Amino acid sequence: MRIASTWSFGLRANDAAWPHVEAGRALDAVEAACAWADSAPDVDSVGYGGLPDSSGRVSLDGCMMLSPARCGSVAGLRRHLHPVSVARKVMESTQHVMLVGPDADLFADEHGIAQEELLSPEARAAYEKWLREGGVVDQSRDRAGAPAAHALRPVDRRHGEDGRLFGGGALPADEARWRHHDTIGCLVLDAAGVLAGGCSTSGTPFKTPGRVGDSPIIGHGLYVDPEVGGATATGTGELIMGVCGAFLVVEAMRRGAGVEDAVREAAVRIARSYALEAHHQAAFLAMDRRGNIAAAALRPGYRTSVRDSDGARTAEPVFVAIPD
Ligand code: SD4
Repeated sequence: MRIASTWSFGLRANDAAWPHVEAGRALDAVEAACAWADSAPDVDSVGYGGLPDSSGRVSLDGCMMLSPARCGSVAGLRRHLHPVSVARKVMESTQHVMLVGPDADLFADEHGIAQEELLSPEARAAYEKWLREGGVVDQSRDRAGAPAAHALRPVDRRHGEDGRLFGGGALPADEARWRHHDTIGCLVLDAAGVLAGGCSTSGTPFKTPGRVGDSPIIGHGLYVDPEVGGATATGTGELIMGVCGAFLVVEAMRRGAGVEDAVREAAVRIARSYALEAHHQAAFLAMDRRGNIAAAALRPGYRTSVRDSDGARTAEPVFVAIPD
């Protein structure tokens, strides 16, 4: 019995999900973990608080997966806050896997899901600042490698001031560097032995409207096969998509690799496949069907949040492809 989620804020997401993990409700656990991150205004690349696209509008993507035959996904929601909940409806009440754009929002309306405001005042302010400063499309760094202005938004500073998200402590500096990479990917092995995963994001900050990254795409941001295990990804979606990241990890496990070697293979594949830029980050989190977990990252600063019968903790990646 275990839940593992991306980044340090995942500790709180895991807590929200834990009663469902213990009760053997893996899907509810995944939904609760992702919904917690969606609702937290301080978690700024997912849900409310997520940074908007270059038109100033937030769009949300997410998916859920139990097995190749049971998965659901939505991309480009503009009126509904919890993409994984809508993805679950797609999985459970349609013959399809993925719905996108305004029709995905209409589908959510039809299923009685209330529409909500997605753009927080802080995210709006960050967007206006970004516009004033010339609208450089970059995730965290300017061309010279210094932190870009929007990397120092008020939403970031709150983490360190009141410690609300991180158990009373400030976000470690190396992780703070990737504050805009707040996508939640979560993997659960519940008390009944059911493995499930979910992934929710607002994508990359100030992205081109219509852009969809890895997170809602089955096999890229998330893949689960109950016979083998599951994997989820976070970071620059374009890097993850080019290598079918989550599928790559699960297929490595299918061939006999342990979780550690499987995530290492995916991180190395990314490091070898692209001309990387300073702002690029990617991380893979895997859980095998027995609940063993491991994560690997492209660069330092990624952490996994874990909760199981031993309690809650964060865990360092077993491998970092490009150490500082
Ligand atoms: C995306 N992979 O849309 C997401 C962003 C992300 O942590 O993971 N940020 O590309």
